Amino acid sequence: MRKKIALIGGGQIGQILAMLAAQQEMGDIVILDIPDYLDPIKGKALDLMEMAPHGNYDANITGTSDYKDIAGADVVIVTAGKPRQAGMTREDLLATNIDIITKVAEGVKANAPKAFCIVLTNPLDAMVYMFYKVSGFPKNQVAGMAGTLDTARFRAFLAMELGVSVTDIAGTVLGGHGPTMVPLPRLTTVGGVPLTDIADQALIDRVVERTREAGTEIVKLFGKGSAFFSPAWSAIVMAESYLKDKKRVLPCAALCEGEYGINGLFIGVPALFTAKGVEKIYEITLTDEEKAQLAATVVAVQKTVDECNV
Ligand code: A3D
Repeated sequence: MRKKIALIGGGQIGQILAMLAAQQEMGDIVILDIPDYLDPIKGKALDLMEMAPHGNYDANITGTSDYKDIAGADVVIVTAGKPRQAGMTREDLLATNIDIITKVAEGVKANAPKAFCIVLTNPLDAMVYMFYKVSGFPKNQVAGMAGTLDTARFRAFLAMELGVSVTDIAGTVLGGHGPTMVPLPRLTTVGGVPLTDIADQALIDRVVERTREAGTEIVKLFGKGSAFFSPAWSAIVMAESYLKDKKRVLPCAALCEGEYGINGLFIGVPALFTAKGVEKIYEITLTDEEKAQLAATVVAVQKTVDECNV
């Protein structure tokens, strides 16, 4: 039997998620959005069904506003909520998106209690925490998509600066999804060669800064709304590793309970994605400077979580 993917939110990211999940033949796809957006969602689903003959995929794709239709979903990807507009921080979305995530978590809990859940709604680290709290799901069943994208951005900017294939760049980004995130140039390699051996400090600093502000750079260019292609692909990579038990090690917002000295927060860390979900968090031995940067990002995430009052 085919797997079932439920996409909660069928806006900019949700529609790209649906297209990618179909093209990857991850399973049948249900896109759920608010009743006011039901017809456009049905239209997007139908459009994707009509793309299938040339897209070469077999998948049943439907649009709904009824949580009963996500029953039995294997994976739930949540993008429901408002995105940033130019001039806004992710934290400006908190008040609106808290209510949305609460309703979504209740709907998922009641109808797809076994699903592996990936949250993208911003402010990410707080919203995935909310989802975890309201759903009551075990910690391995819930992850926030941020580090996978932040690392992709870091790799893309390095490839652009160095003039090398992006596929040869390996690295990771820790911490919260915002300007305090912690890219780790010390542990980044280019085809096995340490980045610090081939790039000067000015280039590294430039890429680190651009990575931290990458989401804002896109928001400014769009004027309205935020990035959607790259966040969608990043979530698909996480979902695929779960569904196919690929055992990929991906940076994501996972619940830390002692790892890195962090307790009770979802924050960006490298995690092992298997059929069990987030099976394990890997701890990196950090330098004093990196530890200080991580401590600063923990303070920023904790502040936003405290405002959720859960
Ligand atoms: P958008 O195109 O507005 O789509 C959001 C969709 O959610 C809309 O279709 C809404 O109708 C729908 N929605 C609102 N309330 C509900 C609800 N209660 N139940 C179901 N659906 C609902 O936004 P987008 O797709 O561009 O972005 C979605 C979210 O992802 C935003 O919060 C962004 O800030 C966030 N985002 C996160 C990242 C990360 O890297 C973590 C990157 C880019 C965007």
